[in-house]
Parts: sequence; structure tokens; C-alpha cells
Amino acid sequence: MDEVSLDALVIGAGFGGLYQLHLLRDRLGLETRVVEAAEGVGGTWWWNRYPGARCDSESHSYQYFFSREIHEAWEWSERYPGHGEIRDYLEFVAERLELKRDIDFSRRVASAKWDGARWRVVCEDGARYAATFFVTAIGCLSNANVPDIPGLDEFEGEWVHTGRWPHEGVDFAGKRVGQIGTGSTGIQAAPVIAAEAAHLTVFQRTANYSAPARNRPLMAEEKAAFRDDYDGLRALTRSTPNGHPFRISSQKAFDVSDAERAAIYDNAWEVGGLRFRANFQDLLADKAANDTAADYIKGRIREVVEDPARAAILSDIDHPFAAKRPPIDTRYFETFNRDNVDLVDLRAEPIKRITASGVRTAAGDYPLDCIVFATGFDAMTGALLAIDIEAEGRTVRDVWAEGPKTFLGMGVAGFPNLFTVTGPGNPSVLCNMPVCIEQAVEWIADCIGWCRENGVARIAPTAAAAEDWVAHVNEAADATLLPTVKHSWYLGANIPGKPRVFMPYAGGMVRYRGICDRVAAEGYAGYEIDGEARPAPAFTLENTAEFVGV
Ligand code: NA7
Repeated sequence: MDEVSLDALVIGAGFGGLYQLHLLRDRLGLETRVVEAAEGVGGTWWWNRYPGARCDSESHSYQYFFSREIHEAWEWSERYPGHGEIRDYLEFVAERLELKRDIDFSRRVASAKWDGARWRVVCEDGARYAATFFVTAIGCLSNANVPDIPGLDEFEGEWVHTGRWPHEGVDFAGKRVGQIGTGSTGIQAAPVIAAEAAHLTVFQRTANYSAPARNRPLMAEEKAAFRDDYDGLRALTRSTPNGHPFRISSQKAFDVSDAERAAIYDNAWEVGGLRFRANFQDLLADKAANDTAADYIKGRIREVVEDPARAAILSDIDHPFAAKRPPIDTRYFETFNRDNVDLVDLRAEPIKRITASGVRTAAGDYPLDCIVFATGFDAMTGALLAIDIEAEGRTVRDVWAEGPKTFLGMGVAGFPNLFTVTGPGNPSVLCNMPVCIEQAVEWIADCIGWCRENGVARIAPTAAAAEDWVAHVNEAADATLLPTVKHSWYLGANIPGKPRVFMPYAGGMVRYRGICDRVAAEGYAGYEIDGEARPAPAFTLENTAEFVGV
């Protein structure tokens, strides 16, 4: 196939890649193409079609805010968007901005090599591109993690991973289903699978908090209010530390009496959703404050789950609330009151292997017709490291052998003109994703536009700036309870052999946006520009408790 010559190549047609294409092509006038492995737009949501798959951000904030027209022309139907509705939304945006003519679907990038002036990109089907700028918008929760459990290839039933769900669906009727994993995904899937299957066995390795989502259809007045409040919603989501459309209370947990605190939690439980974290400012910074929320939720679990033995397993949670990504649910704990549902505590009886007919733990065999892996992702780095990205004789894999190092989560030292949307070191996974994505995509487009205006051929972060950023990411994390959880995917702990490095930026979206703007305003401080290194600004943490994300 002939090599296609471009100004910019973007990987991924999800929230990030679609908007990046629009900005580079329509605002900067660059010859731009997107390469996308799936057959359609949607990114992560193209693949996540498992039963119950729904975003945990509220729909009126889980969207783009770059266009008033797009905002006013779209209407969400429920409090939280389901996976199909998110795809419909992205399809609607893609149609409206005429993006699909510049997307090559069903094509997966295999390698990208910097030749000294351009990126030479090769796809698995042999297609080739040469581009001055190379943007990866490949998602941070997109590389499905199927654990390497011995015997899986001998299993005679069907197995699926939630993040690679078959488009035709899975028929659970009359089947004995085993679900491994109780993160956000497993907690959404289990109630729906239990309602369809003959029997469901949930294999839990780590017990998890969850607050009720309280999903419901939006009322006509709410839809109208959201439509008419473009400016307010945009300003709100840009001014909260996590990009969500609600403010975190300025009160601390012990500013109020025990009775007042209980009333606040009772009310939040009824309101539902990720807002539970917003009850007190210091929940993620102070263990004693966190314990009040943790104990409240554990108490609720024990109230809901009728069998005391199951309630004990489900509420035996060993990490602070929201120090791992906090799920929200629709009748998850109630599911364990069903006659056709069993719970297996993998801490007491670890999985030994998968057999032809099911799962074998240390305590015995669980015969199954179908295994659902709700086992998450090789988060933040997996999708990027699946591509051979090479510059000046080194690959990103080499440079990240001991853990990812980026500057601002958007660039890698020694890899010129490469931009990573929501790479490690970006706040995205702790925040409302589209708000972070929009900021990153706009910053990248501005940087590329600046390079073009100033005749810059080559821009990459300096190694010193990347070191400073990694140190600041750690400093921000250490001001929270997040790194105290040793089994968190924020630290890479879910993937055997992955370096244990805290990856997301926990300093909050407001601070992060300010840092990125300052870097740009100072002429891309922290970057080497056509051979000239510009020192990065000093990063500092102030008011951390107010600006920690999630
Ligand atoms: P998560 O949050 O990584 O959850 C994965 C779950 O699978 C979690 O309960 C894991 O237990 C469990 N797991 C992973 N590997 C195994 C093995 N080998 N054996 C048993 N159990 C295992 O992924 P999700 O898809 O739920 O959510 C990812 C993000 O998507 C979420 O944060 C939202 O932002 C949307 P563990 O806790 O590691 O002990």
C-alpha cells in the first residue's frame, strides 16, 4: 500500500481522537487522519457493551463542552448515560462535524518510528502513513486484562471479557455463569446477569465499596434546564477538581457532630452516585475522616445483605473509601439476596485453575457454562505499550521499563512531536473523563498550532521536565490516601510484572489546567524545541485537600 503523507496522524476515534481531528483539521487546517481499530466511533464505548454498562459520570457532564450548538442539539435520556447512548452521542458529533471521512476504521496501528523529521506509522494490515505530528488518543482503560489463569484454553464453555463484549450479546438464559471481578464493571454487570442466568457465581478477590447510582429517566424540566445552561455547566465542570458537575463540600468530616454526619451520609445515600465522595472535603486526605464514610457504607452493606456470612465477605473492605475508583451500582448488594446467586471469597479460596467444566478454587469446583471476566484493564499504559513506538534508537517500552514517565501525561522525553491524550501522569482516570480529554486535546492542538506558526520542526519534553513531573505526580498522590492501597490499578498492581508506579495525577483538574496553561504561556517551558531546552516551571502543591480529584 502507498504511504499516505499527512501533517498529523491520530490514533483512536473515541472522545479524544474525534475532537483532536476536528481541531487539527478544521481549526488549524492540517491534513489529518484518524486510524481506529473498531468499525465505528466510540473508543472505549465501542467495546464496552456488557450487561449494565453505563457511565458513572452524570450524563449532562459526560459530553463535550467545546460547542454550544452541539450541547443544545443533544438530549440525554437518563441520569447516567448507557453505553449505547454514549455511542449514539459520539456518532451524532462525528456526523455533525463530518469527521468520518477522515477516519480509517478497522485498522490497527502496529508501529510508529520517528525518522528524524516525521513519524512513519505502519498498521497491522500493511497501511502506512508519514506524519509530522503523531497523537495517541487510545484510551486509558482500553487494553482488556484477561488474567493468565491456567487452564482457560481447556474451558469448554464460553468466556468473555466485559471490555471486549460480543456485539451480538451473550445469551445467559438457562446457563450457570461465573463472574470474576467486582470492580465498577463487575458491580454493574452482576445484577443484570443474575436476572437473566439460571445461576450466577460471583468470584470476589477484593471487597469493594459502592453507593447506589439512583439512575432514572431525566424529566423534561431537567432536560430543558441542562440544554439552557451551557455556560453554567461548562463553567462548573471546569472549576471542580474532578471535572464533575458538583462541588466537594468545604466542610471536614469532624467539623460536624456524629448525628449531623450521619444525616449527611443518609441524604447522600438517597441522592446517590459519585457525589457521595463530595460529602466532606477531607475524605481522601485523612484516614479518620475516610473511616466515617467507609464505616457508613459497610453498615449499609450489612443492612442490605440478608445472609450474615455473605454480608461479612462483601463488607470486609481493606482499603479506604474512594482510594480505589469507587463504583456506583443498581441493586448490586441486593443481588446477593437472590436464590440463584452465590458468592466466592477468593481471599479464602484462591482460584487454582480453570478446568474444562468451570473454575477450581482451593476449596473445590464450580461448574460453569460461561465465564465473564470483569477483570479490568492494563490501565493507562497498556494500549500505548502495545504499539512499537521508537525514536532515536529507543522505544517507549525501553524508556518506561521501570514505570511510565511523561511530562504532563502528554509527551515523552526523546519522542519528538508525539502527544499522548490522557497518558500516565494525567488526571483523567480520577476525574470526569471528557472534561479532561477536552482540555488535553485543546492543549495539544494549541501546541501543534504554535509549532506551525513559529516554524518549529521538533518539540519534545526534556528528560528533566519529565522527572520533575513524575516527582510532582508522586507528591500529589502522597498528599492523599490513594497510594496506600497496594492492590490498586492506579499503581499497576492488577497486572503481574507491571512496575508499581502511581500513574494518575491526583492534584486535581483545576491545578492541572493551570500548570498546562502556564507551560504554554511560557513558550512551552519544559520542552526541547528544535534543539533548545527550556526549563520547566517549578510545580508546587498548595491547598491539596481542596484539589484532590476523584
Ligand atoms: P477494575 O476496577 O480493575 O476491577 C477488576 C476486578 O477484577 C477487581 O475486582 C479485581 O480484583 C478483579 N480481578 C482482576 N484480576 C483478577 C484475578 N486474576 N483473579 C480474581 N479477580 C481479579 O476494572 P473495572 O473494569 O471494574 O473498572 C475499570 C474502570 O472502568 C473503572 O475504574 C471505571 O473508571 C470504569 P482486585 O481488586 O484487583 O483484587
